[in-house]
Order: sequence, then structure tokens, then C-alpha cells
Amino acid sequence: MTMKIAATASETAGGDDPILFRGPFEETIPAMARLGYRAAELHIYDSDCIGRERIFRLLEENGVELVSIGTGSAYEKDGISLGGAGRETREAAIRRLEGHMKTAAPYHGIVIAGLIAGRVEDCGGDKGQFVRNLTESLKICGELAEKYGVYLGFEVMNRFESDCGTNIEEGKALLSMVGSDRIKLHIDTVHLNIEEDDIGAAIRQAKGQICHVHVADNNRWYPGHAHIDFKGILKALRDIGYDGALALETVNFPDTETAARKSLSYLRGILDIL
Ligand code: LER
Ligand code: MN
Repeated sequence: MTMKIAATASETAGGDDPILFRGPFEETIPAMARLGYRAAELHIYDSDCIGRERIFRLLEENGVELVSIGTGSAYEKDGISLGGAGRETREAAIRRLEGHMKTAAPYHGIVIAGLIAGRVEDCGGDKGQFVRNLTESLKICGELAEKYGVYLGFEVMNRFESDCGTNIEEGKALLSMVGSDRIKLHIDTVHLNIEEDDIGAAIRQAKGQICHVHVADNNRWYPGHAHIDFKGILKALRDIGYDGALALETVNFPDTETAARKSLSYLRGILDIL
């Protein structure tokens, strides 16, 4: 069993954003390392402006591996998306993801395509056009991922936050249209909890096609706080040979240290007996 438990961190997150460690990476990367984390998912607005060398140095100094990069704030702040109507917005989104690929490259990490996929409304409500745009953009991203030696994780997100690939089956169908070995599914327990009839069965149908996993309980608190069946989910992941990361896309309630400690001990407890 080699799944890695990764802490999320962002320099700009606040409020009920599902990010465990908030504030300058100079503080959060050492803090997660002190609590026992050896892997991180960093949420970054723009990799080309953040000081890549600074991040590499902090990770190195603290013995933390960069497993994935969260990219959604570009959509939230700038509205750029892979499926949007204008060529410029799509190219800007692809360029933003390319910047993140350069950051992920030394770690062969995952760059996430979640919210940055965009919504049908970005395409004037034309779902066919949106899906065509998204597919074409993802093909380009697949070539870039190959160039940088990374993977793009297409995040399966529930119907209230996305319009294409809202469950594992639809996600697989989209990726088969894209046809890139460098793009795989990225699943998130919160979204699976909303959309799947049987989460374990859906995961087992995606053997070899999952590259990244977000974990949080059904209300986005740390795993073990509420009612998601993490034992069943981790067993299904183990059964399909998944050996990537379990990244904690959780709120930091009641506080970062408590959520980080409880997440680690709960998930380790399950992984140890699988
Ligand atoms: C992004 O990873 C995600 O899961 C969304 O629900 C945004 O928070
Ligand atoms: Mn997620």
C-alpha cells in the first residue's frame, strides 16, 4: 500500500475554502512537515508569478514532495476556462496550466483541471460547443503534459459545480474522446458522495484511469468527522492498484492543526489495516 496522504496549502485561501494550511508557504510547508506530512497539494493562482524556485527550496528544505497543484482560483478570479467561448480565454487557461506543469515537472506531479474546465454558461449555454471546446483544449493540455512529464487530472465534480464529466462514467467517456495517455481522472470523495450510486463499484470500473484523489468528509470537514465510508473507498482504491495521493481538500475546522492531525491519524489507521 503506497497511497500518500497529502496536505493542501494555499497562500490566498480563507473562510470556508477547502484548504487545510493557509498563509505564506514559508510558514505552511514547515508546519505541515512538523505534523508529519511528507506530501503536499499546493493551490496556486499563477505559477509563473509565484516564484517557482522559492517553492522548490521550501519543499526540499522540509522534506515535502509536491504531488499536485490545484488550479481553480484562475477560473474564480479571472474567469479563464478550457471550455469557454473565446479562443483567448481558452488559450489563457491552457497557458496557466502549462505554467503549473513547469512547477509540477521535477516531481512528475499532477496538475488539476477542475474548476478551470469552466461551465456551459461560459459558452452561452451551448453544451455541445462547450464540450467541443473542452475536448480540444484538453488535447492540447495532454501534449503539454507529455512534454513536461506530468499528468493532468481531470476532476470529476458534481452537477452543481461542473457540467461535463459529473460522475466517473461520464468522466471516462470525456477522456476517451480526448484520447491522451497523460490525462486521467481525478476523483473527490465529496463529489462521488453526491453523484455515484455505489462509490466503490464506480471506482472499480475505473481501474488504471484514476491519477489523483481528493479526500474530505461529506461536509468537507476532515475524513472521519462525518459519514463517508472511507474504509470502503480506500479498499476499492487499493483493489484497483491506486498508488497515488490522497489530498486533503478539507476546510480547516475547528482549526488547521486539529484537522491535519485527525486526518492523518484516521487515514493512516485505515491504510494500515487494508
Ligand atoms: C475542487 O477540487 C473541488 O472539488 C470543488 O468542489 C471546489 O472546491
Ligand atoms: Mn476536489
